[in-house]
Amino acid sequence: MQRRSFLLSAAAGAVAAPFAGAAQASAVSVRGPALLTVSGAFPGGNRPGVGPLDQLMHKHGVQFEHAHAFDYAALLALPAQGIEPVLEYDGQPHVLSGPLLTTVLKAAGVGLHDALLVLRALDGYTVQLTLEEARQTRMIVATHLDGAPLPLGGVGPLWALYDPARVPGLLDRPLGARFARCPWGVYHIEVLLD
Ligand SMILES: Nc1nc2c(c(=O)[nH]1)N[C@H]1C(S)=C(S)[C@@H](COP(=O)(O)O)O[C@H]1N2
Ligand SMILES: [Mo]
Repeated sequence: MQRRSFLLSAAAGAVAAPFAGAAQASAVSVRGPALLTVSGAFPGGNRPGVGPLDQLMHKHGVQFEHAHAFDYAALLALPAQGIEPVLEYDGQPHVLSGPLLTTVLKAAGVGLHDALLVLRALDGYTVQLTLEEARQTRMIVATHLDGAPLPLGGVGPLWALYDPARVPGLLDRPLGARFARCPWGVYHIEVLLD
């Protein structure tokens, strides 16, 4: 166990004392895979443009010269909000939590003025909404459902959704029509000038 921790530390390039304990090993900052990439009409970013290895984005026709990518830790570091909607999948109330979409955009360096957003999910489903709608509906980028991380293969790893109670008239619609603008498995957000 101790030996394994040491090997992991060494592999991560850390300067670790021989037989460093698990606590020390976990202090090594290991970056996770990008889960959400934000691109479009804003300067800067932390990754270069779409390249030949960005295959899912390539299949979905995503193009950008620069973008800001968030790994899981970066999203968890943002202040989280909770909502408690009844979900259409099982008709039960659930707690979903994660940062506000506007908070994520701000952290990416997007100036919070008028913009059109394209939310793109792993299966190619896209939703367009304005930044103002995201603000008014308090849409979140959910990372957790009932306290557990959203799985890939389910509705995760990220689900952009709002509480239907935030959208005028939406609670009058049938349960199955309330989440059409809420892409599960969202992985890319494009910011377009409105
Ligand atoms: N990623 C993804 N999110 C999605 C959809 C989808 O096909 N893919 N469908 C939308 C629609 S139209 C509705 S009504 C709800 C439920 O659709 P689903 O049963 O296909 O998930 O999710 C919304 N979010
Ligand atoms: Mo739908």
